[in-house]
Amino acid sequence: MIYFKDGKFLEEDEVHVSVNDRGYAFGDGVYEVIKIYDGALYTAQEHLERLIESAEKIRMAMPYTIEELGEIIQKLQTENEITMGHIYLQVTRGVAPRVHQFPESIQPVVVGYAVENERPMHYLQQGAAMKSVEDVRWLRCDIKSLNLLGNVMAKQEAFDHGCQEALFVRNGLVREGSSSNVFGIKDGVLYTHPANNFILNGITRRVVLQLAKNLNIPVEEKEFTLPQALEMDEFFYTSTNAEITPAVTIDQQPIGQGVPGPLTRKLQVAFDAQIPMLVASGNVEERESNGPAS
Ligand code: PSZ
Repeated sequence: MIYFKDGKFLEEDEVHVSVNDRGYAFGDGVYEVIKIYDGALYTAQEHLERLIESAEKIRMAMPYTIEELGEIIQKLQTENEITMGHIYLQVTRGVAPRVHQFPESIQPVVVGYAVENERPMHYLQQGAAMKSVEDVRWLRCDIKSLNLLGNVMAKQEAFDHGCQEALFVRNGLVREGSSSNVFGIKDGVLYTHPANNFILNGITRRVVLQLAKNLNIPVEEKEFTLPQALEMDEFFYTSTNAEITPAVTIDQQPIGQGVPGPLTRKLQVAFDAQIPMLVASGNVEERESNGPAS
């Protein structure tokens, strides 16, 4: 596998990061994950724009333009011949002797790498289980920061309870998943948390809101409580990796009929339909003819 670091494309055994890298010492950096479907980068522009926004929010000057970042991720895909997988871009504030404040004239360190993986078909089809977890993260969840301890602890707590994703609740309000955004459907209306400092404004979230608009599904970007979430007719979580994953239980309580719901299925079909490879492979019709699970 070929890696990118600071302007060079290197083999795994040639790529090294410093113990004095502030990403390692403080989690002082930002990152992005970009999906590859059939060798094509999906919503890369949106991810790169968000990377630059995240960097600005932590007062870090990105050493590359969007165009240059686009070329880097494209080369990681082609050199590694990734057909299905992800590209990770990580940018840290740089290397300097350990002090908390920003060291003077420090240069950001940019690392990029690719991983191959399959779509999570089992959970896309059967649905997943969520576990509510108190959201004890900081208050800038809009930044895609390398500080992921709150997310890691929550995901592990969900896994410890046999669930696939955690559901963050802060001040009684449902915020997002540990690595996803969440949506509920009640009486035909799609509810999701507004894009503010309490959540990451997911690229998949934005795609889903556009698909809902196209399908004339009414949308309310409004907070709701955990008891309200449990009373939803349908629930799902979204991310670059999870796409639109139905959540069929929360805290072991079935949502709706405890199976993926019809509007969730409709959104999944619409999601697949905007990805050329999924249309070509017949995946879209297949899921359509399967219909909502019952
Ligand atoms: O492969 C991985 O580990 C991934 S792929 C996407 C994520 C992790 N996380 C995205 C994410 C997140 O970490 C939080 C806290 N909220 C929402 C999301 C969804 O963002 P998008 O849709 O842009 O991936």
